[in-house]
Amino acid sequence: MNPYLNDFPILQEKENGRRLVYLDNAATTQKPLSVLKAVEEYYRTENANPYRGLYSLSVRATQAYEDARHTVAEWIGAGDDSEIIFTRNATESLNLVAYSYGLPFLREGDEVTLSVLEHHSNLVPWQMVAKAKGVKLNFLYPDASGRLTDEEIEKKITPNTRVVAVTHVSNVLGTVNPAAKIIDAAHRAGAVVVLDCAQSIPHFPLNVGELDVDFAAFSGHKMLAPMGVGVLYGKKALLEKMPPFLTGGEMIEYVYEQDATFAPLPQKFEAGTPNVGGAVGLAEAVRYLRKVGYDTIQKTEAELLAYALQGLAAVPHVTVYGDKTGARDRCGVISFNVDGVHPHDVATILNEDGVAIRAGHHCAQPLMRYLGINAACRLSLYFYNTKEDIDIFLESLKKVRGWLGYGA
Ligand code: C6P
Repeated sequence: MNPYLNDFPILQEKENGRRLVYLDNAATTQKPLSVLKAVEEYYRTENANPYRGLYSLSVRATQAYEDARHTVAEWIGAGDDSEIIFTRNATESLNLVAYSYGLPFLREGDEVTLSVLEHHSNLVPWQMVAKAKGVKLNFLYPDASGRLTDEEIEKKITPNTRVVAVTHVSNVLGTVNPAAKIIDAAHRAGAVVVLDCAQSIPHFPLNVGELDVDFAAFSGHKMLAPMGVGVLYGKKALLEKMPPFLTGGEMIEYVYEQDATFAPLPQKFEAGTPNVGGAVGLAEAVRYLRKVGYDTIQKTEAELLAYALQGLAAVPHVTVYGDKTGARDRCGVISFNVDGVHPHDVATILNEDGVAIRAGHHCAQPLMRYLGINAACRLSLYFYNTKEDIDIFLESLKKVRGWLGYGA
C-alpha cells in the first residue's frame, strides 16, 4: 500500500465504475488534503485584497502572500524573497522573460539557443522576440536516447548566443537535461540561461543559487498546488534592469497623466490583484513535498518507471520513444504508440477502465516532427502511483488492438 494514497481525496474516486488510475501527472498533479484545507482556511479566515487595505484582514492577506513567497524562496535557494515573482503558471513566467528581457536587450544578429525538446511555452515567446528583433534561433537536438550531448551543447552555444532557454526535463521523453553543463557553456559565452523547471521541480530539488541559473520558471499545479499560480525566479540584478511585463494596478510607484514610475521588486512584475489563495496553496504544497522528501519521490518513481518500461516492453506492437532503460537521468514520463492505433483511440479505450493518460502532441510539435510522429500516448508518474496502477494500465493497453479488430 502506498502510504501517500490516502492523502489525495480524488484518488479515492471512481471513474467509469473503476478505481481511478491517474497517470497524467505531467499535465497536472492531484492535490493532497493539506493543500485543499490550507486554501479553504485562507478563504475562510484571511481573504482580502492584499497591499491595498489598511484593515487587519488585508494585512493578514498580505502577510500570507509574503510568507508564501518566503517559503518558495527558501525552498529553491533564492538569495532574496524579491527574486520570486508570482505568475499564473510556467507559461506566463517564460513569456515574462521573453518580453521583458528578450525584447529590450536582444539586438539583430544575436542568437537564442533552445532545444527541440521545448514545450511550446518556451519556444513560441522566443519566436515572437526573434521576429521582432531579427534574432536567430538555434536548436539543440537530442541523440537517440533523448539526451543532449556535450558536443551538441558546445556547438550550439556560440559567441553570439545571448540567451539559452531550455527545459530541465522533457515533458515527452522524461529525460533530464544537463542543466549545470548548459549553464556553464552559456555563461562562458556571456549568455543568460532560462531554465523551464515545470517538469523537474515536482521530482527533484532545484537550487537556483548552486546552479547559478539566471531565470527559472515553474507552475504550482504540477507540484500539488492549485492551478493559477506559478513562479518566475530571476537574479535580482537582471530583474531590476528589466522593464515591467504587464502594467496596471499594484506595480506602480507614481502615475502621472503621461508617464509612470514603477514599484520595486517583486511588485514591479505582479500587476493586478494576485492569487493569494493559490500562493498559500503553493506554500502548503512545498511543506507537503518536504515531508515526503525528494529521496522518497525519486526512489518510488524510479521503481515504478522501471516496472512500467519492463511491462511495456512485453506488450506486442508498442513503440516507446527515447530512453527505454529507466536510467538515472530520467523522470517517470513514457511516450509510446500502439501500431495502427491513433493515440486518441488508445486514451479513450483506457479511460473505459478508469485509466487516465494523455494523448496528442503534448505541446511539443517540433519534437514530434523530430521523432517522425504526429502524436503519442504518454503516461506520467508521481510518488502516489503504485505497481497496481501500472498493472491495470498494462492490462487495459493489451486489449486496445483487439477492441479495434486487430488479431494478436
Ligand atoms: N505541460 C503537459 O501535459 P503551464 O501550462 O503554463 O502550467 O505549463 C507549461 C509547460 C511548460 N514547460 C513544460 C516542460 C511543460 O511540460 C509545460 C506543461 C503539460 O505536458 C501541459 S501541455
